[in-house]
Amino acid sequence: MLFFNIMLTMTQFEDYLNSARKILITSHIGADPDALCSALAVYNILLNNGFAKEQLCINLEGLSLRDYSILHRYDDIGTGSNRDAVEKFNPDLIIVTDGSQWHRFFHDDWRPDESIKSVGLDHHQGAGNESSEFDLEYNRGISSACEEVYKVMVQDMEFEIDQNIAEILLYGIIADTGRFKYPMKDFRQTMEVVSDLVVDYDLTIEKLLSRISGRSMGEIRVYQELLSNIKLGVDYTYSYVSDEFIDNVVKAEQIEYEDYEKAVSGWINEYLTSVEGNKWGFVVKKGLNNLNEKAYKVSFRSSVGYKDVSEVAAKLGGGGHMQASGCEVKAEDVWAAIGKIEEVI
Ligand SMILES: [Mn+2]
Repeated sequence: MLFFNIMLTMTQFEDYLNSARKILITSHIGADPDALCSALAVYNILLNNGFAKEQLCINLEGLSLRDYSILHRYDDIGTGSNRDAVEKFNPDLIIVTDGSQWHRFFHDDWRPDESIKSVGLDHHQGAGNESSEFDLEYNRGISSACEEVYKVMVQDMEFEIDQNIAEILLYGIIADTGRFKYPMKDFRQTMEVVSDLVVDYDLTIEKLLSRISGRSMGEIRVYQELLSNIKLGVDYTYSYVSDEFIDNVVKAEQIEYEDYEKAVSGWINEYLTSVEGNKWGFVVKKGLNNLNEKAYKVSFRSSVGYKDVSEVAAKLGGGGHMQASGCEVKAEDVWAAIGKIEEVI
């Protein structure tokens, strides 16, 4: 009887895991918190369930999420190219999270050898018209890759987890749901997973968040810049990082890329849809990785159901979602960029 039950719950994924000699775990290039957490959760789950460290490799190309370095076994993560990781580690199984197409994990047309088995754990719906490119893919279109990892590996495959792993999974779910702020495909199911993690593993969301919410003075300077440049339109708010600020502060004080990006996205979340009753808006800034180009990155946000900002971005050659979208505007200076945006809204 016991044998029969085991047979029933045996999945193809388990077959791959049990016959794998070496397993590489990765996520998309330039991991966001859900990508990092889902990959790191898979790595920790395998280690926690009898897989040997020598058998496993975790690599996240271009990882720069310093705040999350408190996560269990974060230091085991390689950050060089994913291609090099495959070539050096020589796995016979690759597990990828938070994406369904190889091009998100490897540059250009490079792909792992077809003899290497591949398993994807993703949650993006309708990622283009392409279907999964992996031998096996799990994707219920739910909140996050972390929730998919929990459902597949913890609920269905019954791998044991501990508080460290529960915490990693919860960080990913919190990040990809924007702290549960937005409509979700299956809100109740996601919150059931959250309940399991919080209650069974004695976690407190505030404590988790306070561990990753440190701010450097570089970030504070960028916040100040955006706060002092706030302008109000008819029913929208906007702000920008001025060209002078880039020259006199960002370059002169060598503000780090990660701090700059974090400050801008944090500021957008806290201020952009909440000034004087204006429910949508945009921020214009130079990308720190292409400071010398005459191009500006624009991020649009709207309160849920207020304005479809993907339409505005589309008019400027960009795209995105109803509530969050973006584009790039080529212009001589930041004022010319703002002028181009205001022409289309
Ligand atoms: Mn995700």
